[in-house]
Amino acid sequence: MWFAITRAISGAFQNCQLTHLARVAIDLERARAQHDAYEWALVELGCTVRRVDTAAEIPDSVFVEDAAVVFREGAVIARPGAESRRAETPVVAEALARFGLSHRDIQEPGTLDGGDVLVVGRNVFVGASRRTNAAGINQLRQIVTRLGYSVRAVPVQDCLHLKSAVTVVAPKTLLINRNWVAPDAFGDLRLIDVDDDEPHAANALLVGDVVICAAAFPKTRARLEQHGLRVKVVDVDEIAKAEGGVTCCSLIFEW
Ligand code: CIR
Repeated sequence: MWFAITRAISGAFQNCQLTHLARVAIDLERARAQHDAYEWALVELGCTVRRVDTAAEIPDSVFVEDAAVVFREGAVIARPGAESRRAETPVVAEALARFGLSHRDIQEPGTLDGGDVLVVGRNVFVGASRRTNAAGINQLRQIVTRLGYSVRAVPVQDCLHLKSAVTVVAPKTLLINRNWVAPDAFGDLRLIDVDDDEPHAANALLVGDVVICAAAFPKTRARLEQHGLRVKVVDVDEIAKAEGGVTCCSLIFEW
């Protein structure tokens, strides 16, 4: 059975962290409606959604992906690179513990955002980003190597997280923006390039055999379909004003 942990949009969403985007007004009601529709899309694709509540003092709470990385064998609770986001992890750890998932924590001085961790089979690619440091990557390596995963650090540039630049869209197939991450790290995996006009489109979310794509990226969507992939479109443009995409708003795992 597939589960998706999501988290409500905070009343303080407007005060979210921003790195590459200018701050613009966020329509909270519209953002919440888009988040609801996103959750329904997950339900339609077979996930049982467990939405965790939030508090006003946690602006970026909706981006639950950054708080943890879930493996079949257990979870790793992240230590977000942005200090304002560190308060997000305990509630997510609790939600995962309710499934009986054991967990290990990234500890100081390590920082790691879940958005930097791309798991492809037994290969774990970790973005060396502004948010995830070498100590965080090494701690993750120590935790998961003994479970049979191999961890590779991948530099990213001009974007927030590794998964802003590359995501899994089918078995052994990645959607990539090569301006933000070099393709050589990914060996012989098949690569599909985002359309040049849609640099942010690389953040897509594979659920079963369907790829969730943001409505803002029709050209990249068409490319995925040309490759024979099934796509489901969700409109998340209000949420994108906070620099989040479709992977960021859930933690999906089989249980
Ligand atoms: C941040 O800057 O941390 C949030 N405003 C956006 C986080 C998006 N998360 C993700 O890409 N995994």
